[in-house]
Parts: sequence; structure tokens; C-alpha cells
Amino acid sequence: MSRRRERGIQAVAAGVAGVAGSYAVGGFTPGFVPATIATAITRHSPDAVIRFAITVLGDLGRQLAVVAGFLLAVALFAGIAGGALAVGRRLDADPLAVPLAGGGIFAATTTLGSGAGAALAAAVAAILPLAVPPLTARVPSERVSPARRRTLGTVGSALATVWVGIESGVLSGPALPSRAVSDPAVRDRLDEAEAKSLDVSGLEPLVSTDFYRVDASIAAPQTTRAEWSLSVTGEVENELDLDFATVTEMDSEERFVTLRCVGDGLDDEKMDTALWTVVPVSEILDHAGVTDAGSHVMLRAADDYYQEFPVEVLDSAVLAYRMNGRPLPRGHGFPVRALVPGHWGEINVKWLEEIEILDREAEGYWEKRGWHGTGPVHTVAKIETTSREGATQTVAGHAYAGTRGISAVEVSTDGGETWSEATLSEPLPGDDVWRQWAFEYEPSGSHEVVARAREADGTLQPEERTEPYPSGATGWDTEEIER
Ligand SMILES: Nc1nc2c(c(=O)[nH]1)N[C@H]1C(S)=C(S)[C@@H](COP(=O)(O)O)O[C@H]1N2
Ligand SMILES: [Mo]
Repeated sequence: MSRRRERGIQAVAAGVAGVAGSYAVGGFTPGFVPATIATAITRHSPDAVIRFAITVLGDLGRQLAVVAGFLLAVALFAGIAGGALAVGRRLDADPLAVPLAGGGIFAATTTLGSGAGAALAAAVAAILPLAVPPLTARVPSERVSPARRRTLGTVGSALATVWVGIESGVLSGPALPSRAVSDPAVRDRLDEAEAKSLDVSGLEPLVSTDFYRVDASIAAPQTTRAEWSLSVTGEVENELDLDFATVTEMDSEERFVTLRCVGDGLDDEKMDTALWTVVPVSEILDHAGVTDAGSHVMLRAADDYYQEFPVEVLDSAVLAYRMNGRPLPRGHGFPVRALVPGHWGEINVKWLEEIEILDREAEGYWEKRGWHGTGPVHTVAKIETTSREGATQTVAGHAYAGTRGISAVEVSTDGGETWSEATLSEPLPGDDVWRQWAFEYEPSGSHEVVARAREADGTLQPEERTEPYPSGATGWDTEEIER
């Protein structure tokens, strides 16, 4: 093999090893270099691309960004290592490549925004495929040629780093919340939700088994309860800085809250419900004392996400620190998130760190990108499952109207000519939680099913269909049923 080709393999091995090294430090956290790059891609992509990724690709969009971030990180490290090897060759001082590559990778990684720990681990791991081959070449052997021994050193050191990276990255990740739910108050509520869920095959129960996620960044921030604090700043008499114990010692409540993303289309699955352990934000604000000038609020989070809305809306907001009886999962805002019942998901800020009271309006993260998603949700009745057993057709789904509540779901099996009332699941406590609906009938041929919701006061859900962007999807859901 030519020395040139050998250096190419060394450079790629250094790229892979560097990425593994940054993973070793914390697993899939914002410091992981591919995550840093993927987040940078999403933050700098045109708004239309991001919109497409969220509304059309969903989770696939995130995965594509991670894959792109991974390839770019390997390419970046390999490029630096390759450059360092070439310089060493030029100057006839091969060992010089090691410090050059290490320094270059450390500098590039910190510039991208990874912490010093992850940058150092990336740099140290990446130089192994450069430093080890000259050593393995010296191992005396009669059967294996020196070139062979160098290549074994290159590939072996890269594989060893990947192995160590995966092992320690997985281990250093946050401990998974314990599975057991011991709190009887939680158990009772979850049992109640199970008992009230309609028995329709394929229909998600009232407490979601697969809760959607929408994130502005690729890797969820990692905070410990000990490090976390919540500050209350801006237009207040007393600025506050509360730690986790102070927040969770307040009188708490087990509460069902439904979340729906403003980017959720009628056929998407970005609407879900969980039981959350919550404390009221209003009590915290009473301590802080909002000044007369305080008119709006900006919620800020550990992932540099921020959302703004009128300060009165905080009256009904809560802070959640458990989800279905377990500590908040990292992806859903560990250790503490905001919930604003009945409002679009985007202002339910995860990884909450600051409540800043403002004396004027401002734009939130998604509003800067053209969305209007800080207000109350639109009313929706989704057709989620259709199934046929013998002559009987069943259609079913969930309906949600935020704090306006659902009083009925009506179904048409003739494209909207005539309407019948569907069965609704018994309401869960709180008038702002979604309901399930189901309808059975005996169709005579192919037809169109239409579903529409009525709010608690009888108001009919508007018929006009609009796309999620920019203000949330509207309209009656329809489904063609073939005979
Ligand atoms: N800090 C932070 N909070 C956030 C987001 C985010 O990207 N960062 N996404 C928001 C959006 S757009 C929605 S729809 C909800 C989704 O909450 P979930 O991921 O727990 O389902 O979180 C909101 N809170
Ligand atoms: Mo959202």
C-alpha cells in the first residue's frame, strides 16, 4: 500500500475515533460533536426547510440531521488529521502530525460549541490512529510486514476508541428514571385513565404510550437537579433564584395535561396526554411581585430556546417535574418544564431556567421563524383508526379543544350530508384534557367519513381546512373508506 493511501486511512480512522471520543464524555448530549453540528445546521437552515423537517419529516428530519452531523464531524476531523499528516510529511517530521492534529481538532471542536471536556476527548481519541501505527510498526514480527503492522495499529486504535466511546458514553448518560411508580396518588390517576379509555383496537389510550417530541436542538440538554435553578427576573419587585428542592417542596398536584404542537397536521401524531406532577407558577410570581409595568413574559431554557406571551397567561401555568409518576424524561425537559394548559405546545418550555417578566412584547424562537403558536389551541377531532369486523366498521380517534373542552364528536359517513354522535370517553379531571371518540356503523359501500368536534358550550369546530403553518391546522378530518 502506498504511504499516501496509508495516510488517507489514518485520517479517516482519526475522524471516526475523534467522534467516538466526544461521545465517550457524555453520550448523546449537546457536547457530542455530531449533535453540535446537527444543531448548527438546523439553526442556520432556511425557515422553509425547518418547517418541512418538522411538519413533513418529523422524527425522520431529526435523524437525517444527526446522520449529516455525524458524517460532517468525521469529515472535519479526518480533514484536520489528513492536513496534519501532510504537513508532517512535507517538513520531514512525521511525529509533528500528532500535536498538530490534536490541537486543530481541539480548536475546531471548541469553536463549534462543544465543551472543553468533549473537545479534549475528541482530540486525544483522534490522535491515536496517528500515534499508534509507528509503535506497532516497531513490534518485531517475521510474518507480518511493517506496513501491515502500521495498518493494524491504525484500524485497531480506531476500533478500540469506538468501543471505549460507546461503553463510557452509554454509562455516563443520565440514569434512567426508575420504572416503578410507588406514589398511590399517581397510581390511582393512571388507573382511572386506563379505566376510562375506550376499548378500540389500535387507538392510543388516554395517557399516551408514545409521547411525541419537538425540539429546536438535536441533543437534549443535560442538567442535574443539583445544578439546576430557576431564576425570576425583569419586571419584578424581588428577583428570585429557586433550586429544585424549593420548587418541588411547594404543594403539588397530579394533573392530566394534553399537549399539541402548532405544527401538528390532522394526519400527524403531535398531540398527546400525560399525567404530570405540577406546582403553580402564580405562587412563585406572588413571591417575586410582578410590577405594574410587567405585561409579557419570556420563558428561557437550557437549550437557548425562548418563548414569549402575555403575562396573564402565566396565571394558569404550572411547572412540571414528574411525568406519569416518574422524573421528567430528559427529552421532555428534565428536571423542570413549564405547562400552559390549552395553549400550543411551543410555550410549554422544557429545561426551563428563567422566567423573565417584560414590559413589552417580544418574539419567541418559533415566532422569529414565522409561526404564530403562542396562543390557545384550535379545536380538533382526529380520525386515527379505522377497522372492519364483518359488516361493522369502526372509526375512532381523539378530540381536543384546550380549555374550551369537548362536549361531542359528530361523525358523517356520507361525506358530510348527515351526522351522528360518536361515543366519547368519560372526561378526565380538568376540562382541558383530550377525549377519545369512537363510532360504529354498517357501511354499504365505499364512502367518506368526516369527523367534527363541538366545544363544551356547543360551538361547532370550523370546517375550513388550513395547513399547520403558520397558525395551526384547522378543519374537519376526513377519511376515504374502501368497501
Ligand atoms: N426548551 C425547549 N422547550 C420546548 C421546545 C424546545 O425545542 N426547547 N419545543 C417546544 C415545542 S414546539 C413543543 S410542541 C413542545 C413539545 O413538548 P414534548 O417534546 O415534551 O412533546 O415543547 C416545547 N418546548
Ligand atoms: Mo410545537
